[in-house]
Amino acid sequence: MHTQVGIVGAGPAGLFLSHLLHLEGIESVVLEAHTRHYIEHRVRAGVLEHNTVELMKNTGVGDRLLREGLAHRGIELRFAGRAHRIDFEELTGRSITVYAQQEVVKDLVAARLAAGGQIIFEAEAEGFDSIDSRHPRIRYRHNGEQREILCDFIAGCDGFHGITRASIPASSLTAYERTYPFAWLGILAQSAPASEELIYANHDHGFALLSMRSPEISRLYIQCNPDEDLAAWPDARIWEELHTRLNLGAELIEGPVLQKNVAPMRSFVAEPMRFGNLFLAGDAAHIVPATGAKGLNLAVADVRVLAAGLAQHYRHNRHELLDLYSGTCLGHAWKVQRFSWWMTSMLHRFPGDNAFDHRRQLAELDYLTTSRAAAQSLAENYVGLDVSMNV
Ligand code: FAS
Ligand code: PHB
Repeated sequence: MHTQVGIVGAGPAGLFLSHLLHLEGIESVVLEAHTRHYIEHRVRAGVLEHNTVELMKNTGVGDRLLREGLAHRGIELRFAGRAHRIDFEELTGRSITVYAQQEVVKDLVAARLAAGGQIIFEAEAEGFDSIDSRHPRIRYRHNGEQREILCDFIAGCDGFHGITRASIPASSLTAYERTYPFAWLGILAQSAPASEELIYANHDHGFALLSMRSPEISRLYIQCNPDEDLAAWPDARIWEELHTRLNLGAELIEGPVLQKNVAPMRSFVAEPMRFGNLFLAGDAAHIVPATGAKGLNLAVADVRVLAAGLAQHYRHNRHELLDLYSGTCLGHAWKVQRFSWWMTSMLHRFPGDNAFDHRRQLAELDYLTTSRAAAQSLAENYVGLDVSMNV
């Protein structure tokens, strides 16, 4: 099979890239190891930055988002028995939208298939040939058969555990990593959210987050140990901890827990994000701790830059944007890494941290809630920084 851009992975990065390339008249094939049902029901992120929402609206895949997404103009911070709202709209003129990642995936799959796009499900990429040449190949397995795609470019959108990053010679790649001494125990619950906006809490027992998916479905997280055993967390114990850490009293309504998982907290960046005609995007190149709600948005920011570069290549046979892809995306990714690390450091209890560390955290939160400049910095990072395409 031959195509212009071979895309490995049908997560937000791969699907959005295929969609943007389609709008530029560029052909692509998306290979996805899992079934359509699996990727359309996988619970992950829930917050869309201003720019992600604008991109979905402006590229014709935003109708359901506008109908069903929950626009939020701020968040609340809770610490030391106090609650304080950060007003994004007032501080930046921008807002965020709560709309589940699997809904974004559903909308993009539907749009691609409706436009005659090629997404091959249950097709696992197994290896690549001549990725540093002008005609790389993807070897993949589908229906028990070994198959190949010959393409001009490969987009590695296969997530952190994918094979594209691993196919780049170690001598050509530098990895920067920081793991955190805690994880998030997350639940999806059939209960009306206790708040209109997200609540981030710093508590002696550890971090907690109140988020939602709809007026009927809450998404809640508590800080736990990286190797936490879910069996030790019956629903009643989770609700008890949420009551303690969020301190919302009767407003926090309990309900049946629909889904429960423990997600690790990690910061990771691979440099460069390009090797020959293989381009890494999204979690394949970088991972951020979820405290800044950036994972999905960073993936979309990457493929927006990549699509512009590929469009310049096919339309004008020029390569400036592609040559700047890695630098442009890494510049943005590191700013997002900084913000996500900062939110994580300010809101979690670190094992072994002493009373000084905790008082310093509280002073940071106190400064945030008494300085307009500090609150504005949080707000502009949370609603999303613009990517500078510095050509
Ligand atoms: P994805 O990982 O989304 O997509 C990669 C795709 O590639 C997958 O569908 C995979 O099946 C496919 N693939 C892998 N190897 C393949 C191969 N060899 N051949 C073919 N296909 C292959 N972010 C938040 O902001 N908030 C959250 O609450 C949050 N929760 C998360 C929970 C979990 C468990 C994880 C892993 C991430 C979470 N994130 C969260 C971050 C998340 O949103 C990611 O940043 C986002 O999914 C990144 O999108 P992609 O880069 O497209 O990668
Ligand atoms: C979520 O809704 O899943 C969510 C929201 C904010 C975060 C992380 C996750 O920081």
